[in-house]
Amino acid sequence: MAEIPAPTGERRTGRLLATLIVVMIVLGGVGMTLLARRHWWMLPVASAHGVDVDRLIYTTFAVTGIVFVLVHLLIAGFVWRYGAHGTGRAAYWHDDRTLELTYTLVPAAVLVTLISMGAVVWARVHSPAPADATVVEVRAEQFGWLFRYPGPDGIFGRVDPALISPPGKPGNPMGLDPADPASADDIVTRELHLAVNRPVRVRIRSKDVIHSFFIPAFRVKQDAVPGMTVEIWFTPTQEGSYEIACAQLCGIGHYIMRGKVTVESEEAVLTWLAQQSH
Ligand SMILES: [Cu+2]
Repeated sequence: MAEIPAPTGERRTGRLLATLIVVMIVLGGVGMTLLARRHWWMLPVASAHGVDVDRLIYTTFAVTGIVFVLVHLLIAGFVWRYGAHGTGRAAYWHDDRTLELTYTLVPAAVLVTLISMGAVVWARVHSPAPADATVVEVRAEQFGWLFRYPGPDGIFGRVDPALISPPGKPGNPMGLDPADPASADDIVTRELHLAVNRPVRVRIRSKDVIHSFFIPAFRVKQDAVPGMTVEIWFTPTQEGSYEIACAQLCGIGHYIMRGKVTVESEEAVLTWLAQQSH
């Protein structure tokens, strides 16, 4: 065991800096924990997939948090132990197989585990929807949301962008084609109503630019791309009213692009649908 030299001026500076690093970790940790308890932005989860997504986020937070603290304690330890005035030569050796394998394989194992957990959740979220899922169409536009239910026939009728009525004018905001009989019973609304505990397939389209269909409480986020119909499915599990936001900067009115989704009983959804004008 090497003799530890008595503290010189440089070593005192090293110890001061090391103490400062530990104090900053403790103050930062306590401060952020208190702040997060007051301003935690994760809404209570209200969908089946959301539980998996949250578990993944919290696991990632825990693992990266532990690594962050360990790395900084290690830095503090080195600053404490090896404070010097910079005139001496640093020790050098070409390689150390045990050390290199440790600092390569341990992070690799941790990252592969986290990524595999993410891949499992991703596969579950993007798996085919259950057969009993209902279908709703969402159309994003500058700056709002439009929803379409297929009506009793269960078929979405043809739409044509040329038939969309001008902004601010009622009539045909979705551009339904009256020549297609399947369009006749389609129900177009400005609000989304979904049945609780019933899987729903959402077909997402855009009229103009790229938007993103985001329901924070469901942990659902999917881009709406012009010229494409992108499908995603989820299962709301809590009755209530939730915000739909646009998560893709889409123009000057992006910030007002809010929508509302109401989750209620199957009967309540049917009653509400019956009240909507065709
Ligand atoms: Cu938008």
